[in-house]
Amino acid sequence: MRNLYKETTSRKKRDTVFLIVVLVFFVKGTSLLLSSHFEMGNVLKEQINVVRNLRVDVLREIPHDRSAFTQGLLWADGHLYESTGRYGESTLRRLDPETGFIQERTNIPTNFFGEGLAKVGQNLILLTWKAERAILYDVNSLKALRTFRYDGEGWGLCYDGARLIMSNGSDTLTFRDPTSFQEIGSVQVTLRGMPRDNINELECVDGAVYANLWDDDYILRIDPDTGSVTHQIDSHGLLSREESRGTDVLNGIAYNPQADTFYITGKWWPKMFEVRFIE
Ligand SMILES: [Ca+2]
Repeated sequence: MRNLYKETTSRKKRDTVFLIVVLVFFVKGTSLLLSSHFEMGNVLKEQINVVRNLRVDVLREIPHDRSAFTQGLLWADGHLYESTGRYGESTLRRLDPETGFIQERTNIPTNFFGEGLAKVGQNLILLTWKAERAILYDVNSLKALRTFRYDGEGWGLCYDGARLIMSNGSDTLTFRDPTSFQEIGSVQVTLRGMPRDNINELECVDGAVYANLWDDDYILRIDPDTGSVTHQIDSHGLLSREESRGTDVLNGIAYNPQADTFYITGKWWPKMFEVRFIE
């Protein structure tokens, strides 16, 4: 009986020690798993928030009409198309990208303040600031064909080959059907996890959206699927102090896929710049 009691007691002790060891391993393992999960989460978060800084490499300067209050700029088939704003002064133009010469120009009705511009097929779509109307033009004749209605302000517009992407001065990019102009989605633009508003003129390039900001000489490269800013391009100092007199903000960004270059300018700027964005 005594031996049996001893054996039972020692088995109980063994079981208790085993249980403690199992518990220690379980608690340790769980905490390790949790901490590695949180670490992975932080790494992913940091990767999303990484913003690369680029600068502007000027390849060429091109004369720009100082009376052009530039709102939209795009390159297509060897031409630049530019829309300009202000009531009674708004225009749509076709320019020679080599010389800046205005080849064709059409006035926008005086009740409209011209804004962003995109090309879809053989048409141009021009936004207006507060009239809640977009105007469809024939790209060759620059004749107005019809209008679309939308809600709110119109600022920037670009076409990525499948959908129109539009800004309205807030931190929201709105996606629209290129045929009906109906809203089909939206995304919030964030810079290092924080909302970034004042998104202005846009350019769709290889699945990304380039946007210049209102009242800030930075151009952002945005991933339209997440809204995250991936690159920030410092565009300060393009004009000399003398050239800057009487000008307004940087506005107007176009991409030429044949040369892999961008054209940038601003409201009432005396120059356009053909550039590349480099580290
Ligand atoms: Ca553009």
